[in-house]
Amino acid sequence: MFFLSRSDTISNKPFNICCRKSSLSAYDSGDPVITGDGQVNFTVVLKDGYTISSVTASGGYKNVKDTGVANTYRVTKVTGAVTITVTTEKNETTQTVLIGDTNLDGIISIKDVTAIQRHCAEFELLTGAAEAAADTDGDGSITIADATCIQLYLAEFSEGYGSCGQTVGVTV
Ligand SMILES: [Ca+2]
Ligand SMILES: [Ca+2]
Repeated sequence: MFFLSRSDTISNKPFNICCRKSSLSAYDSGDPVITGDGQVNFTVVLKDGYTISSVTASGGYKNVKDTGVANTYRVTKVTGAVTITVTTEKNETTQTVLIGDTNLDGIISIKDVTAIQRHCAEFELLTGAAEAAADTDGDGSITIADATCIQLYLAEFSEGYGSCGQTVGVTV
């Protein structure tokens, strides 16, 4: 899976460079820029939530360097085909979630019931922390039963309201 490639001639030597995705959908890139005698700069454009963990190269070159400019690297003394491999990692953070607060406004209200109904009707899907907050009965899926739990919680029933009102740490 190649995401950028270029062939050119530098100092009368055949040259080409290509970069390979190692983590699909994590990043993209523009064209590499040939700046001088066998030297190529390229910038990795990361998708939101990802950082670069390493950039390595193989083939006909001497060095791969960090240029000091964010996510921009330089391959020097290129003499032939070079394959660059960029590995990325997803940034993960832990967020505290109030079970039942599906619209994430900090309180449990009838609006949270509506959010689950809209999710079930596929009008507006709940994702991330909201998805975690919506599974009030803890069965692993979001159904109308989760909306019922919130209604019972709001009506102050002594049971049947699942985990509504509890807080949990969720990795998003
Ligand atoms: Ca809410
Ligand atoms: Ca559920």
